[in-house]
Amino acid sequence: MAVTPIKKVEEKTIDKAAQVMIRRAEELGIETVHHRYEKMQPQCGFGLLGLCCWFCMMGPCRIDPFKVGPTRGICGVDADTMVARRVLFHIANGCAAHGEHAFHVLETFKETIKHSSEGKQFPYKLVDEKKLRSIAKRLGIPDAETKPILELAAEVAKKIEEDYIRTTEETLNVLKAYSIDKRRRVFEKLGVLPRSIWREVFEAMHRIHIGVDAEYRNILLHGVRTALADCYAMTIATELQDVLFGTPKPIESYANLGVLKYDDVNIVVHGHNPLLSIKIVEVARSEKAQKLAREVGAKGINVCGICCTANEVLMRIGVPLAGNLLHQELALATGAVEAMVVDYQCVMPAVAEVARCFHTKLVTTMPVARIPGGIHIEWRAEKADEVAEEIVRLAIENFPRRIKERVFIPDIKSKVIAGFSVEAILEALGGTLTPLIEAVKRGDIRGIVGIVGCNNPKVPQDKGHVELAKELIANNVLIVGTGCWAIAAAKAGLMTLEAQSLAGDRLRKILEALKIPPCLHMGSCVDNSRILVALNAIADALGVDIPDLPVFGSAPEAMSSKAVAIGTWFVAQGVNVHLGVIPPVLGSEAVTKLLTEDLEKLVGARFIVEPDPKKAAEIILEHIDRKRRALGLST
Ligand code: BF8
Repeated sequence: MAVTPIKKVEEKTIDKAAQVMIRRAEELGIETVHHRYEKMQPQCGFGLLGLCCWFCMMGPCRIDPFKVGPTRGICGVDADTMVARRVLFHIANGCAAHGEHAFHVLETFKETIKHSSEGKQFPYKLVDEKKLRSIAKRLGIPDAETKPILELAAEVAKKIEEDYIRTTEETLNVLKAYSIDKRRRVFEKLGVLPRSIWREVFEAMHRIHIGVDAEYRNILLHGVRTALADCYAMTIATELQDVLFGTPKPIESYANLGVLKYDDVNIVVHGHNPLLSIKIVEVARSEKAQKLAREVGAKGINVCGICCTANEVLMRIGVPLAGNLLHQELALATGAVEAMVVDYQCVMPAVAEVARCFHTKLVTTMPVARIPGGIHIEWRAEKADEVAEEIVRLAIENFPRRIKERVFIPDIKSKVIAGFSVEAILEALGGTLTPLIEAVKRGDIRGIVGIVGCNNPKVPQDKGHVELAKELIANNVLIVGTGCWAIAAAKAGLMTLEAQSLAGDRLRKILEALKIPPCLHMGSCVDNSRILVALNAIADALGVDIPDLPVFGSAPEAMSSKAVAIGTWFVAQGVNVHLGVIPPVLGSEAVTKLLTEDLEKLVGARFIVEPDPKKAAEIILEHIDRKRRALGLST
């Protein structure tokens, strides 16, 4: 297939490996997300403003932003309601994604307890007893420090399950366990305490149905409630994954497409849920599998990752990162991948098309996520070891089919230190937050910014992520983050000790003393919950509420519904959130004003939209200094 080349590849991505691979893909006639993005131009102006609606079959309807054409949909819906409904749809969509992920982990956790209690073999174990006891303690379970572990685990599972199935007006056990009093009171006053994870998504879908909620404020308030349900669903995923796989500690690895190997069987794990990918790594590292690989002529087996599954297996067991969202097709275009194994979320169906151009097997593994062109080998908790073995064997047997002349791997990769869970950060600080808080008070750390979120082909890949982070660290701001940002920062070398040299003088001294990079990799997107745990602890230690802290959140390249949900709950928790991509809300002045101004009066924070990373850094620094002054700290 002939592909129209991208005119200026450096305008699509700042990542050199990606630039090379986009051209390589063009040579091979492979279309990528960037080519499809170009073909899609111009994108629908109504859609970009949030002014189209397809929620019923009288539609689709669109509202004219210039008020020359229709100013209402066929049912009479106005621009404010139309835009607000779409925002709520995204939040519910994001909450459903994280909620399902967490639920699958909960089911596995419960199965693990059941099998262990019966003394039966099971692929998973309660690996981190200390973490389990700390979760139980937070949840208020009596004798959390001394109770027999399986008994305690069963009580934790029950408390968490209640947060899915509750039918009363009580709020989530996990919210009560993981929020500070000051915030809980704000949520209560606003009437946005979530009741159950399922119920808030259910209610959201009801409200956006034709002829239900037509008052934009009421719709968006439920958006906040659903986003908070999302927040604590993510907390469940993180916490239980730590129990099953261990709480991350600093660990070294590499990032970018150069982690693929010419002589190895390459397996790329992709998606979000580590339940299967961790098993694949375990099997691939076994002597039995390595021997099989040598028998087919490979030197060994190399597992690497894309997107948040990559972050999960990096943080826990040091698996290298092949790349973030916009690297998924490019990894396959190397022709060096024997199998791409996907679970769910952010897996573009296009990977099947690229795999088809080579010998690559695309393996889907989750019942909710099949892709035409993929081989489906379904994960089940009880047979996870066998499934992982089958997939690794499939990849090994595929190695001899690799066409060597078609293989091209860009020789580009960076070192990365990851694994900064809250527990690991505390350990680096000597077991207490005090040194961090003192550094903030002195101004050695001017503020803390969480940068998170996706890539989006609307903006150059990684540019916003990397430029914003560099600008802020140069101004003595410590950066923490997750998701595709974390992968961008890793690829750019910002997660190394060498990157300390990019920090401002005052921050650099702290980083050198603690032996940590200026950008701390805190994990996958569900691990944004770790950032919140840290913020709660800092606010508590200072005796203030989260909006009082010199902190900020940013998603410079936001793309998915999950990002909308996460951004909304960060704002609800009192953290201002910067977006580098304009969200589809400008069709309603009222909704735009609510999100970027009025929310501050309700929850103490708001959204800020600024595509230019330099200008965004100025806004963030100005906010940080304002908060420092309000706390009586030097600026
Ligand atoms: O959950 S950052 S593109 S991979 S949605 Fe997806 Fe966005 Fe990447 Fe992880 Ni998060």
